[in-house]
Amino acid sequence: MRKEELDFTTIEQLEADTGKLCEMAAGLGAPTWQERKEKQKPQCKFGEEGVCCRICSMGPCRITPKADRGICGADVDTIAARHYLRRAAAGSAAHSDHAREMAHALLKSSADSQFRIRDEAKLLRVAAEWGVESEGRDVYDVAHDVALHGLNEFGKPFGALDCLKRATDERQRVWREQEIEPRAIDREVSTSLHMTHMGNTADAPTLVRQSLRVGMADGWGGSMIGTDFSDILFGTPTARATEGNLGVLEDEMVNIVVHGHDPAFSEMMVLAAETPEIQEYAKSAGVKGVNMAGLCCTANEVAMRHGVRMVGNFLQQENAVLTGAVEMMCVDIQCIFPALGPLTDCYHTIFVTSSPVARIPGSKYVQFETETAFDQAKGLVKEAIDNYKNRDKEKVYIPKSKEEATVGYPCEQIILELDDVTNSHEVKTVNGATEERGSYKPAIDAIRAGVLRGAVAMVGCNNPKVRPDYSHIDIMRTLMEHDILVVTTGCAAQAATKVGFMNKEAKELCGDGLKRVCTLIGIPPVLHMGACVDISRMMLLATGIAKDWGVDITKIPVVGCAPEWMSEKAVAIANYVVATGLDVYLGIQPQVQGSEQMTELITEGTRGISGAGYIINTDPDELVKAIIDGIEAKRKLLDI
Ligand code: BF8
Ligand code: SF4
Repeated sequence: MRKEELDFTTIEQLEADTGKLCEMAAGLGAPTWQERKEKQKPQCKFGEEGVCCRICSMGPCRITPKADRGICGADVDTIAARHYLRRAAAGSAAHSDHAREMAHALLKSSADSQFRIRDEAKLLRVAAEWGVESEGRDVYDVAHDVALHGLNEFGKPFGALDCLKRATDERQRVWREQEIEPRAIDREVSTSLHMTHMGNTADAPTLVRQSLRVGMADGWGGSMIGTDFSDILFGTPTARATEGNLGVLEDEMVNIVVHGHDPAFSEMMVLAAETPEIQEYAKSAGVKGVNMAGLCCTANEVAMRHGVRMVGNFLQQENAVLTGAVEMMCVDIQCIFPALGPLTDCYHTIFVTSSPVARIPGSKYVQFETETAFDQAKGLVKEAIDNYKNRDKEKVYIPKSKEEATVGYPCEQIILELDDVTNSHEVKTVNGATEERGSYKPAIDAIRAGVLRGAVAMVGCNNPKVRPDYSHIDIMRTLMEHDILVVTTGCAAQAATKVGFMNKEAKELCGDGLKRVCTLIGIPPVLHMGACVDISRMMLLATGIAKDWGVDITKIPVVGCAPEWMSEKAVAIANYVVATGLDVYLGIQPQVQGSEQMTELITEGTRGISGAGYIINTDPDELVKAIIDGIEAKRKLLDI
């Protein structure tokens, strides 16, 4: 197929679909974020610039031309830096608490439950790495010990996180010498909150250093453990076909949307819907079947493991309900609009919350427990089926737009694809366990030869401060044209899916070099690596490339980019990506601009610590130009 013949969905089409849904919503009096955003204007400038402090109740204090310090004497740099660190700590807490749940699920795993070991090889690899004996033992005894070891990483009193040993020796040295090596996960979160309590650290550089450290507790701690344990329990993802966008909702089927982040809940829903019992139930209720679809990072999790189709990303969560065709919206944790409560009231949609961490008014609360989760899931699917008869045809509008995608490229799959090209597969023994691993050398050779210029990790959310998805799409398209491979997670991945960038045919949109690589290996130019916790996979990918190349990770032409980020998790992520030695290009300001010192610290100051920093530009065209320049500059330093 030629480029001109490609007929992928455009950003304009996405916006037209949203416009039509909002118009229908307005007719029904259904509230939307677009409407609420208007009412929030103008947004508070003090907050935007990070110069307002509410840390103690002597405040709130804000820095203005007539007040250069808060009541306690905190200046603008202190205030902005404390706020920034608190955000990083909250993000790290969120990802890591998610991981803790996975660890508890692993601890309860058994052969006769739905929480069973589906990737034994990975379990044994982690066991060997952590010194958990596996020789001659029952696999569940090993799993439970690995889970306990993982749980210990949250609160161990001494030492640093065990996953740090996966990094290059050079990185480990930098982290140690710069004192950003995270100790226990919870300790870094607690210490961050302690340091920012009224009357403690006022020194912005120290607060920025702790931001890196608490970020590291996420990326090389919570997120990495969460990802490994999810793979062990539910299977390491492999490349598979799926589809994405609102058009995956079915007019004549029961639509259930799973939304959030924790795969334990959504996995049970997906597995429940596939049982003969449920299919029989659907048949007897006279419906054609159950259509399971995912939203946000939960979508990424179930798409990568089951091919479940993805209905959309963060700012599309209301759109799904606005179609009037969703019988049930089941959520677990994180990135869930409280607005779904009042919004679902306007439709027949049953809104189900499942976690004590995310209780939302206007929802039906079903607390999921590992022991009963599968039966609870079956009960919910039946309830959704029963609800189909309540669908009001007058309110239904399902936009047609959807695109095919190949998803599921964790490091293991990338290695496998590269192996297929070069037969470079090798088996190594690490700590007594067999480690099967090919190498990234074919990809490195392509980068050295200039066929590929480099790679960008596109991550992050949507943010109404910019045209939703526009920056993701615009930047990815330009990178592809410039022979830069994109790996992606989270809502950035969903944006790519919606416009066909994960379709293998999208190679036609690429420069000659990237097109050749995609054709040879048989991959799309944008590789789906999973949910936001899976950015830990990206850190291991970059580490693997640096190791196989034999150069410092700060030197490889690989960078991160979050053009539409919004959440505190994104702040934690940006910090650990920088701490890992990779530059991060941001399209949204981190709300510290009121402090010149903070602006300097996060863009330049961290370079003296980890060798990387932020490049911030709210214009997507300028941002992508900066990325390309940055990659070319790295190539020049490598003399390639
Ligand atoms: O963890 S990209 S809006 S869904 S925070 Fe949330 Fe942002 Fe989406 Fe996933 Ni990540
Ligand atoms: Fe004001 Fe200081 Fe209290 Fe912040 S900590 S609210 S700056 S008095």
